[in-house]
Amino acid sequence: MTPPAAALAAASTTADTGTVAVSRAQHDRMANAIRALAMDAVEQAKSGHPGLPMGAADIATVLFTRAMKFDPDDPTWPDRDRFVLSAGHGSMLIYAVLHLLGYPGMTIPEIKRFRQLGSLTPGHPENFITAGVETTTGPLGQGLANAVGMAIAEAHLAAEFGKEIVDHRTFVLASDGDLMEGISQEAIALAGHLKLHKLIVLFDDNGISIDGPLALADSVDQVKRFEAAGWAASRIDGHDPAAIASAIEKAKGSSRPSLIACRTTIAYGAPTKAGSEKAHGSPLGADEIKGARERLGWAETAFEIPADVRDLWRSAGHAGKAARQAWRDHLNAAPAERRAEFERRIGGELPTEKVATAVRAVKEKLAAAPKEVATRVASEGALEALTAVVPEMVGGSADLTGSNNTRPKGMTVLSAADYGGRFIHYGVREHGMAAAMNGMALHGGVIPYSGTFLVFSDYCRPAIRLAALMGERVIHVMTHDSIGLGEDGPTHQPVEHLAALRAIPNLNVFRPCDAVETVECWQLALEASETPSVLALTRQNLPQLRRDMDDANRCARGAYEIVPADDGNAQVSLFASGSEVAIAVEARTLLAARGVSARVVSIPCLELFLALPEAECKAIIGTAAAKVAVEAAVRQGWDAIIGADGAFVGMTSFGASAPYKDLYRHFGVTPEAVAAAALGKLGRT
Ligand SMILES: Cc1ncc(C[n+]2csc(CCOP(=O)(O)OP(=O)(O)O)c2C)c(N)n1
Repeated sequence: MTPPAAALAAASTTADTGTVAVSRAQHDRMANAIRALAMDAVEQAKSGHPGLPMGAADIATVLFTRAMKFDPDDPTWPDRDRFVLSAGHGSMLIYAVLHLLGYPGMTIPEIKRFRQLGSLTPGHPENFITAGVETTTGPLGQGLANAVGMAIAEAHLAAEFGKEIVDHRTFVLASDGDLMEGISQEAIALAGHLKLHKLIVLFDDNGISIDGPLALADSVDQVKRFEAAGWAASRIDGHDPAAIASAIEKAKGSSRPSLIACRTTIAYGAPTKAGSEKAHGSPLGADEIKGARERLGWAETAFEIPADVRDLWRSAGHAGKAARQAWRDHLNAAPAERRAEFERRIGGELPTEKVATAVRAVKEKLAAAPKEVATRVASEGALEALTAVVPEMVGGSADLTGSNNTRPKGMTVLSAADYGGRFIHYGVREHGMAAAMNGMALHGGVIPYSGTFLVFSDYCRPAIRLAALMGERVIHVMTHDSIGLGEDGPTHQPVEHLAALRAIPNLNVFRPCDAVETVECWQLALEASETPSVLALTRQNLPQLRRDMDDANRCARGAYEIVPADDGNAQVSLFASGSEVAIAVEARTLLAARGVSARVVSIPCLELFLALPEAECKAIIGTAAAKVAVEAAVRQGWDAIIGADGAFVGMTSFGASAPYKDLYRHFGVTPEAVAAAALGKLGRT
């Protein structure tokens, strides 16, 4: 669309960025278009947050029309700049911008359906619903930490493929709430340490949150705080487009990540509610909207965008086309192999054949020379084989590298001095780590995996939940998965964590029973391109129960009969996961000595099992008279297998500090207890 000459009288395209420079009057009208759409959409939905989009409209206008590189015709262009609206409650800001720029599908009818079922404009931005939304935000602080992961992925891929192919920035709009959340500290400390200089955070410094003025709860000097974490930080007037543009320009040249604290007025333009918490999260009301229109000089009716303003926005939207074409030319000019590898990685295509070959090799070795090792150690062996053939795997640990066994031999460290490394020392920052991994996976081109103790999954949980919601391939190695960790005691012994993680939809919780299952579970985690995984692994050694070479991945259906009944006619079915499978196998021997025939079913992944067709589930559960499950954790979840009348041997309390064999005896998680439970169910003693 060609803009009317009058409207563009003072507008020109800047050659360096390909973006559009406009006059102050033009800028104001462009920003007011965001404000008007936000007021109108929230009013129509009778719910939502008008304050942030109205206050941050000037920031967003400068950012999207003068500073960022993108092309609405190709929202997934790999070298686009990323924008994260960390304060997701202000979602109308991004919906308005996407509409004005001409993103596919973001029409006025969609804006009018703000917060309605099935719309492209849900209450908080959801990346799997709306093109142009990079990540799902809403839980404050997560978006900021996602952005750190995106910047890590960018730096890593640039080191690997060169700046001709990977050279973009990550921008964040963060609110007071984002910066008050603890996760923000983990995120900014990591970003500062890694000198992620292409990360630029615009802080909507409006001094207002839900309860009222920020002074009620916070007195942090954010500029000093970010500086202390190694960032470049400045303070500007967030309603002055020239100041915003020049601060961003300066940030682009920085050797450190940048914070730009933009002093703004929440609900800018609203006659009585501007600057007040009253504008944070409820419709302004007809009178206030009328007053705002007058103040802003916005004469249009609801949802109406005048042609001159729309054209200015659209020309900004078109400005990135040339950059995308140039990038495409660079990629086409790259050697064929390099180009294919980049496209494979960014497309998230796993080298499945190579993975299968590597897994087979590990299993053949284990069949030839069985190993009695902890599953965390088996996992390291699996990683050695897998990371060699899956170069997009980027590992890490929250300061437990030696305990989690997540750094296979030869894997170099990703640092400010070498972004090409593949292992990240996340520091003692589990939450920041999990959220950064989400950002890395969203960026594409890498498969992040990490390590911590299972008990600290609590510290990662909000980010794991979002990974599951967004359908991301992130893999968490979580070791020390039960009372089996021993002497560290109940603070470190997960009891309820498996159940709590299993409660999250679209999350696979794997708990392999030996070295063979461990490599099979790794394969399944890698192949689950739209599901995050947790690998719950032991500290203590476990016998290798799978001695024969199986070509098939027996864990793929989540459960399978690992030891059949001697006579093929089991009176007892024993179900177990992880370290307790060996206990079930011993119990089976005790039962045999009592003339009772039992089978053992290993359940490395309850989610995969319960997703099987009902008939398959039933066949694996079997028809034995007695069903007993054993897991060194709480019962919750197991009734789906054993029924309310089944017997469960596990934990009903927190653990204790002692050598692990004593603990298993003390809490009665033993072969004898399992056998006794089975006999009890059969009415025998
Ligand atoms: C983790 C988390 N806790 C609480 C909320 C609920 N909530 C939404 S916005 C907000 C704070 C609003 O203040 P601010 O971040 O400054 O946004 P503004 O008022 O400027 O729009 C809160 C507590 C949330 N979204 N996420």
